[in-house]
Amino acid sequence: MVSATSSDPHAGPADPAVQRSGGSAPEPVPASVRHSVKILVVGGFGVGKTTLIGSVSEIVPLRTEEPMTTASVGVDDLARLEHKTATTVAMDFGRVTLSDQLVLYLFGTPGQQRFWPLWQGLATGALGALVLVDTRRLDASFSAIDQLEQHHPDLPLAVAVNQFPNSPTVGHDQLRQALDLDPGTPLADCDARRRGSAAGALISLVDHIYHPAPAAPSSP
Ligand SMILES: Nc1nc2c(ncn2[C@@H]2O[C@H](COP(=O)(O)OP(=O)(O)OP(=O)(O)O)[C@@H](O)[C@H]2O)c(=O)[nH]1
Ligand SMILES: [Mg+2]
Repeated sequence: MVSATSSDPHAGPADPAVQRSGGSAPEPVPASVRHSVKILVVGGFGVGKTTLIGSVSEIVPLRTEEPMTTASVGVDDLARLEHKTATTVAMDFGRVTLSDQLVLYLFGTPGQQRFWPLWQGLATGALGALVLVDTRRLDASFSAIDQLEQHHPDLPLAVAVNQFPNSPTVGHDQLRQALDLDPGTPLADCDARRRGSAAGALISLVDHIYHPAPAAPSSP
């Protein structure tokens, strides 16, 4: 079982260069690594969670995908997901070494609402959550953030907008308002299929975990 929490959450990453193993056998975590951080990758149905973990992981990711069948018609909201053929039913798992001292263990959640109770167990020991958002289905993204905030109010979040070809362009100010984000919550665009882009989203979350924005003063 991997170590799922950082031994010193206040020590920051030294160098955010991403390392990757080239051969078929997974590279062991470098001996210099001092901090292991468990990160949750969450979001609504079909926002690209499995894709992001697959593109950034330096080990062959663990996936628990099952084919989508006609039984999901009328149950799952397949609007704008006509080409989706499989869905995560338990979790994704991957690993990325962000620096010679810091490794992230990525736990992806299932997106269909009937599996959301599984998020509670997957979140145990996580130091932060990357929330993927699809601007074509903002309601589902709002519900995902709401679910996380209700059950894990102290878990630091970063939000990454996964761009699809027909995604409407929504300004960040408008998005922050629609998703009711705290001003200090990082918000960035990403392409979950591209390793560098996915790593950038994770780095923004790690920065937020280690260097949280000061809380806004409460109104009198
Ligand atoms: N164009 C585009 N397609 C993407 C991107 N990310 C994912 N996809 C596609 O979107 C579909 C859904 O991606 P998944 O990674 O399965 O999404 P998921 O969030 O894991 O889905 P569930 O586990 O079912 O909730 C797949 O067909 C991906 O190829 C992206 O950044 N751009
Ligand atoms: Mg998935």
